[in-house]
Order: sequence, then C-alpha cells, then structure tokens
Amino acid sequence: RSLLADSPLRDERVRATASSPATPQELLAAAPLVPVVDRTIADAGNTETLPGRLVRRESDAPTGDVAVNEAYDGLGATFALLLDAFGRDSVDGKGLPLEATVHYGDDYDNAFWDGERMVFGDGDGEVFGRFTASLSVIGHELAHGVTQYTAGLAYEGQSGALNESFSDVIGALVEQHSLGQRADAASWLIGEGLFTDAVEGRALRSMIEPGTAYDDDVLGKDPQPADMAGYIDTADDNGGVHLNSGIPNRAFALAAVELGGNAWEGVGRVWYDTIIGPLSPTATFAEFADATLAAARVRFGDDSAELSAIERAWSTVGVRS
Ligand code: ASN
Ligand code: ZN
Repeated sequence: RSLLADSPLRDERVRATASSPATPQELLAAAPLVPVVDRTIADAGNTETLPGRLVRRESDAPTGDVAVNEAYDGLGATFALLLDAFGRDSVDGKGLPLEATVHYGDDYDNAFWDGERMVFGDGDGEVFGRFTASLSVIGHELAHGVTQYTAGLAYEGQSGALNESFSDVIGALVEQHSLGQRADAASWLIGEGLFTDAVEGRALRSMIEPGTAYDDDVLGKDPQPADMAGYIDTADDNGGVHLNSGIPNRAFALAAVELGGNAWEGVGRVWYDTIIGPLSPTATFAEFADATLAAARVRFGDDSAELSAIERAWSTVGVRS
C-alpha cells in the first residue's frame, strides 16, 4: 500500500498545495510518517476456508465475540511492541495490514501464521480452549511473519528451533510490554490460559524453565530440553523445532532476568537486531549465539552488562563454552 494512503495529513497537504499538486517527494518531506496499525479480523465459522467473513476492521467498535476482540487487541499489542521497542512499522517493516481469522476449523487445537495471516482455532474444549486467549500466542504467530520478512530462518532443525524461539521471545515481550512488566517479574510462560481446568499445567512452554510447563495424564510431561545436553534428535516436528527451542528460549530468559529491566530494551533489542542482521537462514544455535554477541557489542558496547549476561546465558545452556 502507499505509505501515505492512511495518513490523516494527506488531504490537508494536498489541499494546501492544490494550485500545484504535491509530488510524492514533497508529500514525504512535508510530514514525518506516523505508522498506524491497520487490522482486519475475519471469522471462518468453524470451517477451514480462509480468510472467512470480515467481522471487524480497524477502528470498528468491539463485537460481541470475545475471540474477535482478543485477536484485534492482540494484533494491536504486537504492533505496539514492534513500533515502540524496535521502531518497526508492522510485520514487514512497511506497514503491512494485519489480518487474522478466528473460529478456524472444528475443535481446532492450534494457531498458526500461514505466510499472510494469523489463524486461530477454538480448541477442543477438553484440553484447549480458544487460542486467542493468550497474548503470547498471538505475538508468537505474528513474529513468524517478522522472521519470514527478515532472517527467513528455515523451519527445520536448529534454524527451525531458532525460528520457533524467536516467536516465543516476541510472544513473551508483547505480554511484558503490554503490562509494563520488568524481566524479573515476568512469568516467561508461553500460552498461559489456553488449557482447560481439566489439564495439569500452566502453559504450553516455559522459557525460563523449559520442561516444566505441564505434567498431565493426557498430554504427558512437557518435553522441552533446557540445555544442549538434552538436545532432542528427532525427525518429528521438523526436527523438534518446538522442542529444542527450549534451549535458546532459556538463554534469552536467563540473560533478561539477570539484567532485570524491561526485556524489550536490553536482550530483546539484541535479539531483534540479530534477526534483522546478517544471519544465515540456516543458522545453527552456535552461529545465532555468535550473532547475538556481535549485535550486543554494536548496540551496548564491549564492556556492557548486556554482552556479559548474554555470554553467560549461552554458556549456561551449553551452546558456547
Ligand atoms: N502454533 C504452531 C506454531 O506457530 C503451529 C505450527 O507449528 N505451525 O509454531
Ligand atoms: Zn511457532
């Protein structure tokens, strides 16, 4: 879309120069662009047909459907984190309108980014409730879009686990940012509030203590490893992308808690710099770790607390010695 299409100033500026129509260059120079969020929520009506029926557009009042409103608010909170913390204008950095579909499928136990939009199931009602109930899950799915437009981490093996982990990082940061919560006060849980009361568990994953999020008769025990000694070699799940993500997740959370301030300003900024920086799409954990250290030096300096906390964290999880 045009950078100026949604600017409230556009008509004024066009009118002010009506005698000589403004060129795009003049319009760009006339006023700084203020990125604004542009959300569209659709309802799949419990089918798997996308996008579904449009039910809420930007600046529309809340509807009577909690899933619609949670998706709308969650997209807004994610847009706000990206802009306030990282100066990023939406998922693509160029004001991409944010689109989500709710009530996808029948008893559908997941949420996903399909390359263009976020999609949320209602859950089966036995293990899972609706997937819009967790802000960290909304942030997680949108962050897959950010990764797609930046590092493009291949969704397989270690680069896939890094892709998953970066989505968890952004999911956690969206929650903390929206609550104004410091790293040492945060839960570091991903997907809190998704389980029904029948499940013995707190969330889908714990970034600070991977492997402890749930222990349930039906689901079993949270299988995430917390360090390289527990790395899981498997062909399932694209090479265990949702399992081994526990390792970089814990490195992030440990460093953030050690530093103790707003995680999006310290370690979060370094991880974001890393994902937009010169990183191979097939980066290994060790390559990603080295890239975070390089980014921390540039952002905070060679003698910074951020650099040493990140070094220590990668060593604790066994990625660097
Ligand atoms: N919720 C999962 C995820 O975003 C869905 C998937 O595996 N694609 O990682
Ligand atoms: Zn994911």
